[in-house]
This record gives sequence, structure tokens and C-alpha cells, in this order.
Amino acid sequence: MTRSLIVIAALLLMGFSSAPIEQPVTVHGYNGSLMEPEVSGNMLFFNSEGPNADIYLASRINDYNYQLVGKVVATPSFDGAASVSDAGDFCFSSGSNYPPWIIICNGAPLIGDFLTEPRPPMTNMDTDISADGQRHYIVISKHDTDPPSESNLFQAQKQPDGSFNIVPDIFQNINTSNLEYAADILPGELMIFFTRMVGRDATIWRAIRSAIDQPFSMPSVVVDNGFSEGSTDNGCLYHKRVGSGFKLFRRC
Ligand SMILES: [Ca+2]
Ligand SMILES: [Ca+2]
Repeated sequence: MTRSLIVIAALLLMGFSSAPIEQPVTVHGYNGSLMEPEVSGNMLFFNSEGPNADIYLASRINDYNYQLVGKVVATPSFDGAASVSDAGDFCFSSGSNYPPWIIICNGAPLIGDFLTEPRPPMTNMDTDISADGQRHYIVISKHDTDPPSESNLFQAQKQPDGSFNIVPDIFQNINTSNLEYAADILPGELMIFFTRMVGRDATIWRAIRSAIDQPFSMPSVVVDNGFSEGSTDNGCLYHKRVGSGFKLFRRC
């Protein structure tokens, strides 16, 4: 064996392979199912499972350990899929008006053409807000079945009156007859992660683009290792089905 082959073999044995290594993430003080993580600085938001889910906050110890702070949204209906912006916006999906589900931002329902047009069973399932709060990467889904029979991603731009209107064609290379949802837009908004469900299997995908007003590229799958959804933190942190519930994992 040549010297270079010996070095490569040694690096592989030490774990320096190119494939990301998935590791569990623990929220100390919380024992339930963990879903829909959203990282902002040292804060981690997530929600519990089920039709009455609540949103929790945890504080970062390190990449793989967080300490529960407590509940931050806990109505008698569904509260989940939190999203925060650097500008201080706090948005989440609410089942309080179901049908349809609505997106609540800063205590009020989000308004725009994507909300005035859809009617039950069309609904807004979740959103990821941009860092500057100017755009939503929002899901419109058809909740006539569980899971929905249709789900697609849209970019909505803030208007002078504070409403958000959809920019056409941004997701033309991404939306399919399968279910696309759970956007995770990166700072700069030139890269996005999202979840695609085919049949009963969910995987996480990535796409890029050249400018904020341009369509995203054809996507490629990045997490295909069991039922995984809802990435955050640059596509690194997500939830994954384990047994009868969901737990958090980090891949980078
Ligand atoms: Ca609730
Ligand atoms: Ca779709």
C-alpha cells in the first residue's frame, strides 16, 4: 500500500469521510416528541406532536444539547412550526381557525393574496420568514386528507400595506405532484432546504438560485435516512421519526 492510500485509509477510520454524520440532539428537561425545530442564535424553538401541539423554547448548550426554557405558545389548538426573523418577527402555524390553518406573525394573522384566494380545504400549512422579515417562504396545501393531497411552496413578498403577495414561478423547478413543505431559507436567500413527501416517506432537499427574484434550481436530496422533515440551521438540524414519535438530529 502506498503512503497516500495509507493516509486515506487512516482518515476514513478516524471518521473523516465526506458523508455527513447524523447525531441525535437532546433537549434536557423535555421528554416528549420534538418536531419542527427553528434555530435563532442560541434559541431553539420546537413543537410537540398532535392536533393540540404547543411551541417550546430551549437554550443552546452546544450543537447537540439544549436546555428547556418552557412553553411560549400554548393555545387549546395546534401551535407549531415556529419561524423567527433577525428583525424580531415571530411566526407560527395555528389551527385555532381551522379550517383553514393560518399563519400568525407577531400576534396577528398574516394577510396577502395567498390567504384571500385559498378557501378550505386549501390552507397555509407553514412558513419560513426571511431574516429581514420582507419575504415568507410559505406552503399552500390542500387539507382534504391527512397528510394533505397537495402541498407546494411559494415566495411571498411584503407589500407597502404590510400584506404579502406571491411572486410567481420561484418554485417552478421544485413543486411537483408530491408534497413540498417546511421551507428553510438561508441568510441571503440564495439557498433553500425543504421537505418532500412521496407516499409516506419524507426526505429533505436543497436548491440554489442566483438572485432573490429568480427561480430556484432543480433540487437534490440531502437527507434520505428515514422519515425526516423540517430542517433549520442551514439545513443541519431536523426532526426524524423514531419509533412512535419524533426526535431531533443534526447532520452538520
Ligand atoms: Ca396548542
Ligand atoms: Ca407539490
